[in-house]
Amino acid sequence: MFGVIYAAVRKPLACVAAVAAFAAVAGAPSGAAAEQVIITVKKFHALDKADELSAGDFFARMRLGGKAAFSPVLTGQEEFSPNWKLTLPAKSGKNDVNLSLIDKDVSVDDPIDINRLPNKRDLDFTVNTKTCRIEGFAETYKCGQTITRAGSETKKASISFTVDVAK
Ligand SMILES: [Ca+2]
Ligand SMILES: [Ca+2]
Repeated sequence: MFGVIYAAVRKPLACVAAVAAFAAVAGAPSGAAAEQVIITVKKFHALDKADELSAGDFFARMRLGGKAAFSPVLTGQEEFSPNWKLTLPAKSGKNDVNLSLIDKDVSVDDPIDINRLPNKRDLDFTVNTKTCRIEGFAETYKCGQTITRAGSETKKASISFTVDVAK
């Protein structure tokens, strides 16, 4: 009887994720990371409904070397051509890079499936700053070549992007 009072639990603020999506790359200056990997998200298109309650609100996240870069958020269901540029410092040579397309949500951000492999929603690949080769897909790409991928599981999208290296 007395325990009922404690059932009113305050929900944590959900806007924290939205703030994080706009956060600039915050990292301690590390040595001479003069090289950068740049992903340009040219196009994406939701292949089903990303969000039960509203139009999808999408942003991209790039990760490299323990850092992350985020795009702004776009809302809607049409095909987008955002030309988002995500840039992170890289080491000379081969770098592990991860790219996700995410549906921003009130509670937990939802990764959109952009990887045709089952039970894998994001993309992992390597970028070699010396040779400008992008590996980890069925074929090898070079800097500037358009890479298009699409998921096949619920909440899926197709995405086209390029990878470039700046020195
Ligand atoms: Ca959403
Ligand atoms: Ca998948």
